Amino acid sequence: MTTAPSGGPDYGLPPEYEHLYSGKVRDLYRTPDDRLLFVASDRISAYDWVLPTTIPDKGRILTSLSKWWFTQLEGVVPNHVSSGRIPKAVAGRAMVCERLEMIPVECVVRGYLAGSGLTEYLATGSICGNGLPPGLKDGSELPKHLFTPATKAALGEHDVNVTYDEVIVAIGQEEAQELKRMSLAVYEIAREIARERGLILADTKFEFGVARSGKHTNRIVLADEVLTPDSSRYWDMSTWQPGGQQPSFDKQFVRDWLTSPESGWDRAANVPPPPLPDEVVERTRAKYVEAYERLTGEVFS
Ligand code: PZK
Repeated sequence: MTTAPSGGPDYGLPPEYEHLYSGKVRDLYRTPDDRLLFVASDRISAYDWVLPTTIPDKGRILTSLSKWWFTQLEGVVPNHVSSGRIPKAVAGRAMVCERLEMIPVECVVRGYLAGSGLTEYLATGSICGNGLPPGLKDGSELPKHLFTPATKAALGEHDVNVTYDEVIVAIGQEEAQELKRMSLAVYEIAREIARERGLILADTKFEFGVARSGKHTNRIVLADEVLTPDSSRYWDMSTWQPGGQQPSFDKQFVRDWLTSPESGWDRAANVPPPPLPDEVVERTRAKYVEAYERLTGEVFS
């Protein structure tokens, strides 16, 4: 994440929107009334690189999906989405959010074994202090859903898995317990909704903050974007087969092309990836649309 000043990406926002931060694929601005404007770009990342090609509508699709999830979760957890005007320049791809004091813990929940969870399991037999039986494979369903927190590493580094006890030390028992409870509750509801649509929600990451102002003080609030393909691993139930890496629901065409001889790119060399061919862009866009339409049951437009 890079911090201001740098102007930020040029959406053509009015000058009273101050650029605060940019992540790989989204941008945060301060609104004139001191709330936040959370903007999802059309940028896409793969293999830790931001690609030089954008995916048309990706920002609008992920914003609509995240807002839909926040609505599904009303009554389960409070969220940071706020009413307020959205500048035309970012219409559809932006949310106005309440400004929170962010809790410095990446709240990951896993129902299946993959990614850094798999790596840690193969090395230690456990994930974030959660012991697991032997014999699990890449893609296996876990015997129970795990809260596997991580702490954000320095710019460009990967998050570091931590134990629940380390979270307690960092933020205190009360808040740690609440993060774990809320994370598992949200995962369990979302996974069931995804399952009904033929999708496996293998794992997902939440970020929470504390609202310390207003009539509700010290509320823990679900922030960021939620349950999008960028923050979650979705797998198609019809192709799930433990024992190897599962195809990524959204990015598989991108990964396949980048690692194919046609791309001419060497993932091991430290050079940026080349632009994606139009066909890969279009097929990838179609996967984001498919995720949106299957989960929400609405046509994307
Ligand atoms: C906040 N991020 C991550 C998001 C980036 C970085 N409601 C909030 N209040 C205060 N801070 C944040 C939020 C939220 N959400 C989120 N960092 C701070 C992030 C988008 C782009 F560069």
